[in-house]
Formats: sequence, structure tokens, C-alpha cells
Amino acid sequence: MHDLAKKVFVNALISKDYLYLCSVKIIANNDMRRLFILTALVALNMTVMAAKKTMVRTNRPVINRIDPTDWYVGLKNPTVQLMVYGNGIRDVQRVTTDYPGVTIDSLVRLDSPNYLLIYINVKDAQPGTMTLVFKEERGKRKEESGKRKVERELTRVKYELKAREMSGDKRMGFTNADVLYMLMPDRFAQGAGHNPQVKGMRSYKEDRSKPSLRHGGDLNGIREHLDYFKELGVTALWFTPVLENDSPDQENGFSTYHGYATTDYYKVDPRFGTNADYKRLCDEAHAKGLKIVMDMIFNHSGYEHPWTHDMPSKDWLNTPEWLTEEQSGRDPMTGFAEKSENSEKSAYLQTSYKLTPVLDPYASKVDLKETTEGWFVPSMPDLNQHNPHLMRYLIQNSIWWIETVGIDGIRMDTYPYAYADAMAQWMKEIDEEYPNFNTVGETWVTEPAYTAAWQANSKLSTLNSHLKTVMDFSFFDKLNQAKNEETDAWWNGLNRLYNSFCYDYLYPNPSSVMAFIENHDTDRFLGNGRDTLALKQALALLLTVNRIPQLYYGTEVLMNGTKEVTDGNVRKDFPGGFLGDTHNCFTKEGRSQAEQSMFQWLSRLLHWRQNNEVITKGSMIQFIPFNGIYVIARQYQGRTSLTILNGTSKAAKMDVGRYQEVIGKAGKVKDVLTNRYYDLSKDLELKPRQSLVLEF
Ligand SMILES: [Ca+2]
Repeated sequence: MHDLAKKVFVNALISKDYLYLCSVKIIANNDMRRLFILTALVALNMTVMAAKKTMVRTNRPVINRIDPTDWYVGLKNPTVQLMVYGNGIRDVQRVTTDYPGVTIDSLVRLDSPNYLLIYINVKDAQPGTMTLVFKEERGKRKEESGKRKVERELTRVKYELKAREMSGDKRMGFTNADVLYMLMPDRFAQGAGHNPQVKGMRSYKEDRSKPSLRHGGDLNGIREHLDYFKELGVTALWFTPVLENDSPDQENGFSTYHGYATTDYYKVDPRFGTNADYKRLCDEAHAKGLKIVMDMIFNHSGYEHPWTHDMPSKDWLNTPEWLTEEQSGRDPMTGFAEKSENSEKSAYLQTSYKLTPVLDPYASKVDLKETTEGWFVPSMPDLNQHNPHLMRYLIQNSIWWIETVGIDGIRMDTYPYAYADAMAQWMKEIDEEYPNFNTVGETWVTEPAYTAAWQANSKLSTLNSHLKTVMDFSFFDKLNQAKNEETDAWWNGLNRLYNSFCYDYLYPNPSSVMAFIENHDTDRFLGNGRDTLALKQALALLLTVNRIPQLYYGTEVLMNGTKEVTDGNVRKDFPGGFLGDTHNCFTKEGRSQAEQSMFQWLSRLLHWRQNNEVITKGSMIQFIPFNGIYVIARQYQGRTSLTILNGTSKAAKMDVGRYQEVIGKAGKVKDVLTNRYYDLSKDLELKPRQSLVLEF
């Protein structure tokens, strides 16, 4: 067949308006060609019409997949949405099941013919395998009982309803008794038997010399080092996302090793392992007393998700015209804007990355739209959480991972970029099903008044977010300024931290705010240096204040780096995690003296913090930095912990009389950080940038 005619034919098969479309194409061609194509078209039209008639009788839809892949009985919400994928599946007329206790509530047909949503109710069902029968109705037949539609089975599919491992209230989330250790699976460690080239994935390469390509770390690599986390003394692990990110490597050397461009919400990325590997990791972590926090993203998917190329409904994505309109300015080959992203021609809407409009009482519509509806990057389509079917899909997905692998918490990426009301509904449902579970939302604004408004039950917002844990970006921000400053009598240095904690009255629950000194999106605290004095001050503060602390992998062995050149510089491979590494920080013998010293220092502090009620339940009293020294006390049932930081590069004298209200009659007390003893009955001489954590 002539190439053009072939193309037209293919178009005809997939479009109701094929004659119109073909006519438009023909106008652009010369007379001879036109004649040939017109002739071909008439013939094709007849063929297609005939084929369509035949298809009505013989077409059996092929079901490609159903999300969720299986479900659980016994949840408080007994309804479940099944998203069925299959060519032409939308137009199936009826779906039935005779499984006891299951009713089919409704079928929802969206704009694309290739999805069908089935809402079922499993309230009275027992675990087992049900069969869904897809049927068409053909005319009517008169029977004694009246008119009845004649149905014909088109296809059937089995669907498993599973028993839950435990009820929702038994799922214990992370709390301020935990210390989270954040890591990137691609960069941490590679397990035995790793496959460097998984077949069936879009083009990619593992290359540890390239900062933005995959390096080949995986879930088994993490599992094989669980004892390392125990030795260090952290109690929970947060990995950057582990779900499939099947995007090809870009020509500019970028890949989706970071995991924030989901292409399958029900499957671990095969480069990281299988769903079974993830489950095994969670099980073995739990057996060792470690919790697992899963990173999720409701704001956007990855460009290669099937939803991008065949949107279930026209409003599945925000500002979808960039994908759908021919004149959108989008290069169909690369997926990026043909010219500048700000080109007047482009229908692409870039998020401003400015999160303030979401809470700003004076926000303009244009700013708010850019924040919540602009795409994070061109390769991450912005999901419309106001589409109730999409939101149901996402809510179910989070429940499915809790039930299936037993995660202990969720870290939600880019929280304010998604619609706040939809996210609140999600958190409300999770809280009703799992009242002791915990979720932390990324709320990247460095003002306490902003992050506080996102915490559950905040009086600062008219909408209850039901989000128990928010991230203290103010702490991160102030600490990273203070490290380069001298603590003066008024504002600089550790005064910034004092001033930040003052605003804890804004938080409904400061004990459930997560603090950190660095993460995968920031410079490492050490920058490109190795100033352990400043680092120790930061960590001593982080681990003793009224917060849930979060560490970033490698800090314990002095990993440093800044983002100036590439994010890869703050996401380097953990030494010893990969075959052939000569430098191995997993063992004492493999660490340098400086690394071992830091590891030992942090490990001691972390183990001391475990089950320490002075830290997790104690009151907090802070003193305005005086003579360059910042002092915070925690007190519980007659026990006191005193964090003392000299925020200057000079020796400083601490007037103990000033701190009498928390020191009381204490005399010789132990410094947790060094196991040395100090006498609090007389003034303390502090070395430059010295840190003490005294307990008595
Ligand atoms: Ca958004």
C-alpha cells in the first residue's frame, strides 16, 4: 500500500472522523495524488465500514491490565475502583461477577475508549479469586417473564481479593522517637546478582562515571546492609521513589535514576528489583526494628506513563493542551518545547516553583495557577487531583503499598504543588484507616508560618490538611546560614535558630515536625569542605530538639558536595556500596580515621537518643544566645538533657548562673558526645564551635 494511503488507513481505523481528517490531508496534495488517494479512500472507507460491522460481532476486548493489580477485603472503605486498560474496553456494556459478597456499583466511561473504570463493593466478601465477566448486550428477546436483553460474554478476567496482614490501627508510623535515614537506592549499594541491563526497558545505561545516569544501586543492596543502619543507630529508612521510571536516558546525559517520574504505580522499577524484593526488604527491616518510609508523588507522573499518550479523560492532566494541540509548541519527537518554554507559541505551562500563592491571602489567579497547574518539568505531566477518578486511583495506590509491602510511613513529594483539598481528602482517608500511621509532606518554604499552616489541625488555614508531619525548611535554612556566621548579640549565627524555634507556637504539634540539615535537593551540609565542628553542632541540635530528625546518607562518613555543577554531586555513591569499591565505609576497617571518628560520634548520639524519653516526651526550654553560646534544655520526669553550642570561632565562657533554672543542683555531668564529665557547679570554658550534650 502507498505509504500515505497506509497512514490514512491507520488513521481511519483509530478515528471516528477519518473521512474529515483524510479530506484535510488531501487538500494539501497535488491533483494526481489527490485522485489516487481519493480512490484509495473510497475503497478503504468501504473496507473499514465492513470491518466495523464485523467488529461489532466478533470484537473481543483484550484486557491489558487492571489497577490495582489485586485488592484487600476488610478495609473501612469497602469500595474499590478498578481501572481496566484495553483497546476499546470502555464500550463494553456490562460487567458482572457472581463472587459472594461483591457487588458492582457502577461502570464509568471516560473520554478515551481504552479505559473502563469499574467501581465494586467488597464489604461482605471473603478473600479469594473472583471472576469479572465483560459482556455485550444484543437486542431483546421476548420471554414469558417479559422482555429481556440477550447478553453475550466477551471476555472474563480473574481478580484476587486478599486478606490483610493486620488491621489498619496496628500500622505504626514513624514518630519523634525515630530518626529517619534518607537515601537514594540508585546511589547507595548494589545487591548480589544485579542485572546491569534489564531487557524491555527504554534505552538506558548504568555508568557510575556520569553524575546523572543510573549507577546501579538497588533494593537488595539496601537489604544487604541493614545491619549497618542498626550499627549507626537510625530507626527508619526513607528511600527516594522506587516505582518504575521507564524513561529513556536523555541525550544530554540525564536519566530518571532519582525516581520522581513514575511510569507504573504498581511496580517497583526493575533496575531496583521486584515488588517481592521490596516486600522482603520491608520484612527484614521490620525484623531488625527498622521502619520503611515510601516516597510518593501525587503531583505528577512520568512522561512515559500510558496516561500521557492516551489520557483517560481530557482533564486527567493539568494544562494538557501542550500534549494534545498540534500548535502547542511541543516537539513531538523530544517531548520538549520547540523553542523557549516561555515562547508565546508554547502551550506549555511551567510551574513557578513558588509555593506561597497557595496560602497567600492576596494571591493572584495567575500565580496560583502556575504553582498548582504548571508542570514541574516538561517530562513530568502535572496530574489533576480534582478529577475524582484520578484521585481515587492515587488514594488506592497509597493504601495498596501499605497493605502489600507494609511500609511504615509515606513521604509525599512536592506537597503544595498538588490541590490542597484533594490532598486533605487523601490524608483524611489514610488517617481513618491507619490512625497511627504517619505521612510527611514536602513543604519547601523557609518560613515557619508557611509550613505550620500545612500541619493537621492548623488554625492558620481554613482547610484541615490532616497531614501530621511537615518539613521544617526554616531550621534547614537558618542552620545553613548560621554555620558561616559568628553568633552575635542580636541576630546572626545561632540566633537564627533561636528565632526559628520561637515560632513553634504556630505548629499544632511541633513534636511531629520533621527537621533536617540537608537532603538530596540541597547542598550537603559540609559543602565542599570537611568542617566537622559545624557539622557536629548541626547534628547535636537536630537530634536533641523537639522534632523528628532526618539524616541524609553518608553524612556519618563525611560525604560532601554542592549542587552548583550537578545534583549528582550531592548524590554520590556510598563508598563500599558497589562491586570493586576500594574505599568501604560500611566497615570500621574501611573508613578513614576522620570518617570513623565522625561515624562513632554520630552513632553514640543516635543510640543515646533511642528510647530516650527526655528527648521524645520532654519539655523544651531555649535560652537566647548569650556570649555567643546557645543553650537548649529538655526535661522529663526529673531528667535533663542540655545542648550547649558555642556559636563562635573563639573560646567562650558559659556563665552557669544564668542557666540555674535548668541546671539546678547538678554538679559533675556526662557529655553524651564524648563521654567526658563536666562540672556544672562552676562556669564552663568552651572551645571554638564546641558542642556538648550534657545529661543529668
Ligand atoms: Ca500540580
